[in-house]
Amino acid sequence: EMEKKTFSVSGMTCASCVQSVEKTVGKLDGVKRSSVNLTTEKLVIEFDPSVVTSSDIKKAVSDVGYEAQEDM
Ligand code: 9UX
Repeated sequence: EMEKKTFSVSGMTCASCVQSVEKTVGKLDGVKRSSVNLTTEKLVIEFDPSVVTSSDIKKAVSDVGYEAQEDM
């Protein structure tokens, strides 16, 4: 079943950054929902943990030039 996780993302300064992170993460297999709030610098995802991991998410965010850290 689906799990929900929040990540703090650093480096985003504009609406294009937001689009880029949301789209990149949203395209990963197993990710059902990907939503970024620029003001809070949070990324919320709904995902299937048997398909995609936190580490995959962080890698995808890093590949587009930002840094994601999982909130505890
Ligand atoms: Mo535009 Mo946002 O180059 O980093 S995408 S500021």
